[in-house]
Amino acid sequence: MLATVREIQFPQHGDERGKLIALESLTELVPFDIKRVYYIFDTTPGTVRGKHAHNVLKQVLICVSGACTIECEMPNGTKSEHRLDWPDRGLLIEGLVWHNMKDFSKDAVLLVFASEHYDEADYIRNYDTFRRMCEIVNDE
Ligand code: T46
Repeated sequence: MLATVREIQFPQHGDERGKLIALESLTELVPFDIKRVYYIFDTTPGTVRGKHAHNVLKQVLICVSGACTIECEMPNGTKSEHRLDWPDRGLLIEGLVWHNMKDFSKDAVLLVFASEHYDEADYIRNYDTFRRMCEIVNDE
């Protein structure tokens, strides 16, 4: 079962008018076909979102305004934190990665490109279940 976390630096097209970033499906920057886009904004101060993993979903997260932190836990237990605080930075999360989103700035807009349509059955929302699935993956 797939589990990947990778920070991505997007190339910018900039000139005296400002900056532009272009992202396309099935490229090194977005290595899947984008089937869904959603965004998180107007978050409650101090809130922690996420608290789940996915079975198959692949996503690229970009904080296009403001900042937030993504906490990740891999099947082998390795934990990492990724501060997204500029629109040229993305985080690729694929598959079985427990992730939380926290420390949102007031103006944060977290944009997410997803490889699949919304499917609640793809979510693992129970941490113990996640760890049990990780044990199977780690034994493979
Ligand atoms: C993820 C992180 C980064 C929909 O109806 N359609 C959608 O496409 C999404 C993403 C959510 N929803 C509904 C399901 C819930 O009733 O919106 C509500 C809030 O979703 P959730 O509590 O899952 O939101 P987050 O911020 O905890 O997680 C979201 C994504 O759901 C998740 O896939 O990886 O952002």
